[in-house]
Amino acid sequence: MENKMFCFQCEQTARCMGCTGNAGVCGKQADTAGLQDKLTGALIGLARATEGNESLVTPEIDRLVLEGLFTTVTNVSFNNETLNALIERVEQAKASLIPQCGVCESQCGRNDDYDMQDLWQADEDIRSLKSLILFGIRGMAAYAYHAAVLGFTDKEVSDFFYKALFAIGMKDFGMDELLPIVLEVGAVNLKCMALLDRANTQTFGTPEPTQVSLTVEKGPFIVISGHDLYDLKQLLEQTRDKGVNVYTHGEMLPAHAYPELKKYPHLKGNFGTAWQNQQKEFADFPAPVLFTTNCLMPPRPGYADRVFTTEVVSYPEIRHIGPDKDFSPVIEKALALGGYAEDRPMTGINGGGTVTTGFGHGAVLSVAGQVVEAVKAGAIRHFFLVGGCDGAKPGRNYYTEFVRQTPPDTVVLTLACGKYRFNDLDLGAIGGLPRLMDMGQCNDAYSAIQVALALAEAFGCGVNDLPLSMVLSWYEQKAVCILLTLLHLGIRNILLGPSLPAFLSPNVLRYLVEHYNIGPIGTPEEDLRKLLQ
Ligand code: SF4
Ligand code: SF3
Repeated sequence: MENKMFCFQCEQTARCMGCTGNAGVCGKQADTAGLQDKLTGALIGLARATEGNESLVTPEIDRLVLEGLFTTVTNVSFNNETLNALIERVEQAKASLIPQCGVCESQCGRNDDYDMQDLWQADEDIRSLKSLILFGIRGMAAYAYHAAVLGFTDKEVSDFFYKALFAIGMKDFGMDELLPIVLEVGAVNLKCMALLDRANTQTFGTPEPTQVSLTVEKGPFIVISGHDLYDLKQLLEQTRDKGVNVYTHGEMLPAHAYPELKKYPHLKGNFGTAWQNQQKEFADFPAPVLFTTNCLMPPRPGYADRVFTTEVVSYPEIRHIGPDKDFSPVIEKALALGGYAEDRPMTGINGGGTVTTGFGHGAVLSVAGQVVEAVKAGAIRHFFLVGGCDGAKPGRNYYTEFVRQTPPDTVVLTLACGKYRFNDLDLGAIGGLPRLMDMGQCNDAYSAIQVALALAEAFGCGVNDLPLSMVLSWYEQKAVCILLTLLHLGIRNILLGPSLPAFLSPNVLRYLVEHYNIGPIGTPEEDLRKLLQ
């Protein structure tokens, strides 16, 4: 069969090798995949055009690069129309950097767009390293984008996107040139996550441990999904005193912990579980859903008229809220649908009726002394960071079982949407500290890193010498940049699941195993036994 598309950027890629043919497993059609390639090629062309023209690069162009990369993250955009418009804007930005090229008679090709087929058909190790760079900066762009929305930018972070894009387009770059850039993605992403952490905490306050109800109260309501806290804030303002309640979904759950968001009494609770359950969970409820970022699945006809998108999320025929952030159509929909007639108690996947969030580095480090004492006294034997993305593979109940089986003298830190596998479990407490602590969204991996570094300092050892194990789950490209950050910090022995990325060639995987001892998850029993040895 003719390969109409090629994409292998996420964990659910077909046959663990790559999505080809007419559509990807996520529902992305071949023509959309082609436009995403074209957009990426145009961004590489733009990066090429910045060389020697750095002084002409404006903050608007920096922002456009973030938008272009974020748009190609899995489950963000399925819309050819918006992709074409974005490609056009990238071409215009490039032309603004090199006006002389438009009239040049002897086309040198120096600033041409890149043909992504050259990447997909490259030698497998080169393709693997360039994919790590590309998918890593796609994930990082999402974080930089959220920070920029709140008015926070960092020149070093913005500039790096051009360097990385440029490298992807370099024909003669080999292992020696590409490997350092792969690790640099991790280093710059640490700065980027720190930037977003500053943006979030300076705008919305320091997260506080907060219990979140899973019951949906009677009356009109809106469900808001994704990672964008700014959108949630606007929605809370616009629904104030309108008799419309707001419920978080997926990665929006940690919003409940921010003082400037939790102060709204109509931010009531959390609806549903992780992204892969949305087609089931959204099928039958009397309210609209607003997607601010990934993960959007193709909306089923039964509820498509209740779905709204904003920012870079886009799907054909689905109503989009533009930059004016006028959420009136969403609010009107909520009022028209009316919500439930009675309070509807719901549960997490293990039957729990509430979840707790808000254990960012601010909260955890405020009790650092207590934690250190508990370790010294032997009350806490081990920490596990069980975090990352959720997904549809049946093997992902590994994470539920792993957490359930952690011994009572251990603490589980978690983050991102993978936590829905276990965040409604009651694991009890150790000396007043809950055994299960949700640190926030995937970008709050920054919090986990801060806590690990602080513990290492308190014990006068390296992070790898701490009684701390990382058991991670991945799905999309934000997980790639976080993984690269952990590798940049020299963290060893990470267990990764549910399967290893298809874009790791055998040689690149061998390198990661040799240098970082990264490995696949096994069974919960066996992994726990090994990690606690
Ligand atoms: Fe396939 Fe994932 Fe790419 Fe979608 S994003 S086409 S599922 S590899
Ligand atoms: Fe989840 Fe999509 Fe990755 Fe931010 S929302 S972690 S999968």
